Amino acid sequence: MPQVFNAGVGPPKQPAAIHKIDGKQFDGDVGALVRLNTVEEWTVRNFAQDISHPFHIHINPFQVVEQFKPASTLPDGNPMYITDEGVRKSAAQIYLDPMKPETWKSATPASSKDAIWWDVMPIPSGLAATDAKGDPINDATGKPIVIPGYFKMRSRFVDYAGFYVIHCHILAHEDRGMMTVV
Ligand SMILES: [Cu+2]
Repeated sequence: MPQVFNAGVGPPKQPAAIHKIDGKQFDGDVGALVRLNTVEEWTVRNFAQDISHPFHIHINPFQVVEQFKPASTLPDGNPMYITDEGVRKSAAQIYLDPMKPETWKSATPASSKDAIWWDVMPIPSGLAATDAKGDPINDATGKPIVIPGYFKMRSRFVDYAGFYVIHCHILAHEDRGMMTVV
């Protein structure tokens, strides 16, 4: 079953508000329900714009099949992704339409050939959509649009039938609530 996890959701510059998973601080509730002997694909997204929160899961490792790093820079130092054609400096830059989430993905094909089993993976940081003047681009409700970074992972939930946790691997974030129960 595909599931989506959202890290760093919340207003910026309010640390207590951003150390969350799916908008929730850890309170012992179950944030992800999986069945034994199943394979799942999860999209793990990060809306924070200055940090790649390292996702960590206990018990079952996972393989990464896709990554999107919207805050990447090109070898010439320019941003790889732009959200307004007015700031384009080179043909190599890739336009992401802030109004079309279906365009928010990597321009380079995923390389999933290595098939490494991970238990920690940084979630690429997000990109605030800005116009040619550098001002935020808002959605229909007036909220600034953030294009989340993400990775997609696949995991097998093999033989442990109990509770365990996923959390940010930065201890100070985990301790502020960036954790949930599987
Ligand atoms: Cu973190």
